[in-house]
Amino acid sequence: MLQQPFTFMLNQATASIEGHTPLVRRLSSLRGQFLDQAAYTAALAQDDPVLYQVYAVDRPDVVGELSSGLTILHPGRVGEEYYMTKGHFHAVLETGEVYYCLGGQGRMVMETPEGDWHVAEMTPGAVVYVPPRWAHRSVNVSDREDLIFFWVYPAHAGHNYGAIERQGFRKLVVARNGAPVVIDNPRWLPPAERHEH
Ligand code: S6P
Ligand code: ZN
Repeated sequence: MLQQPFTFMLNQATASIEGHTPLVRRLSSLRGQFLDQAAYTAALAQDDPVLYQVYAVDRPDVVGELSSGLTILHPGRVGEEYYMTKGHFHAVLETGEVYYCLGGQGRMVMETPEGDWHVAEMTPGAVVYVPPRWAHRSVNVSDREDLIFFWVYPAHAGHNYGAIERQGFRKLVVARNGAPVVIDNPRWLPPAERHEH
């Protein structure tokens, strides 16, 4: 069936996509991801804050279609680690993604299944290209501003959260002396040392 062109409105003033309801991810959906587990448990005992909202303009799950949307990642920390998205590989590994940063300050942490890694800066105007095979997680490194970005990826790509939920990313972004630094994740094991089923 022939698809009809359409337009949607991304409202930068309200950081939303008009006519769409966002998916909301709270602190509780990042269980096991923050390095400082005591700080995580203590934070969750107080409250279950919203970490980010995702406005998705989803398209049919077929080759050729593109899904796109807007993510708003709020500022905050668990211990010295900044608020971040869950992060994922695409289920169809050989699919990439483009991110366009509209507001705030952040980092995009990426890695391949083989253990290559890269951390890219997200600042207004930065377009980060995530090649096929690279898992990606966004991190808000500001203490006060939302990190806001638009993204586009193949609609059939899907999401694979499992590998990241098991051991996280190879690199973490933490605040040291008020500035973001990239450190090794002590829980991360090289592929050959993992015991996955
Ligand atoms: C989709 C794209 C974004 C993220 C969103 C939330 O492929 O990368 O829409 O889904 O920023 O991240 P996550 O890791 O919770 O899906
Ligand atoms: Zn993605």
